[in-house]
Amino acid sequence: MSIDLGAKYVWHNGEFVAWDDARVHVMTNALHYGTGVFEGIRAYYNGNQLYIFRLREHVARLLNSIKLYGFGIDYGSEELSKAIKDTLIKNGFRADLYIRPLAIKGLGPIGLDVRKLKTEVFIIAMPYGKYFEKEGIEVIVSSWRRLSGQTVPILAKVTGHYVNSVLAKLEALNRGFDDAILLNEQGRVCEGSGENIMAVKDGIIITPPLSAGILDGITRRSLMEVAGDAGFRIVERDMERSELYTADELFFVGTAAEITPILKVDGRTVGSGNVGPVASKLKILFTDVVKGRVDKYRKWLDPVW
Ligand code: PY5
Repeated sequence: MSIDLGAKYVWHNGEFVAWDDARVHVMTNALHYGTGVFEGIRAYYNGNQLYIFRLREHVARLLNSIKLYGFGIDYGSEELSKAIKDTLIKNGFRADLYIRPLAIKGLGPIGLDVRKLKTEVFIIAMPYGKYFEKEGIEVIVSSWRRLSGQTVPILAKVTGHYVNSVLAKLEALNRGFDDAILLNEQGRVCEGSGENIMAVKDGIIITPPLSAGILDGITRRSLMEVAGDAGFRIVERDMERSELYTADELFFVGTAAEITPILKVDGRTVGSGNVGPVASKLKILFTDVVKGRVDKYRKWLDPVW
């Protein structure tokens, strides 16, 4: 049983294993209880150099996720950053990539006492293009609410939290849509199944704040800075569901989604129904940033060799 995603080696606890040997036992605790943390990172190849986008921030978030659950991990940020680069070198990649560090609670008996279980660390990387095939997508507002910060530490990117996202995603797909927007328990706009959200109204970019229960997205933060520099006004504030239907533009932002315009919500056309001017502009600016063409933001890029 295997899947070919264009990679040869996976980093596992300090060693490289062949792709097909990167396996776990069925008694791996994380399979039973969702006790794993992960990251999604992109690397961009500009024909010359391979750059990892905001590596430091992603590794820091991974370690924060571990901390929020008290899982423990044998590696620090320097070691993990080096391991990520080594994985890309070992695989000999010369392409745009998706990198998936995964730290999971390993082998153990039945039960929830994970204190003595080893945290197994894997670094998986693969050539990767678009998360959404279409340039603009159609979404629903999910009937499921986003997990609240009173139920789980929502700032942690934990595998178990993603059953909530899968429910919303499946609801959308089964109804013929591409993805879902989740509201929080207060009924305010939270985020997509695996993306943050931004709206544009009268030229102003609006995005829900951390207090709405969103994941602290690295793409969201990066875009707020890039858009601010480009002269856009950005406001972090709670958004009513009804604002989704009256927005001039809506787009998802995230590592996998990058900037993905939303053309319809619940069957209602957003703005003109086409990719809007703000999303178009941000897409161009963001591509320049991630490809290393903007001096000011080269600090966000880690060259692999
Ligand atoms: N919100 C959620 C729930 C997410 O899963 C993600 C990232 C984001 C927001 C955006 O965060 P960032 O900009 O830091 O990536 N989701 C992952 C991704 O790689 C996994 C998606 C399946 O984009």
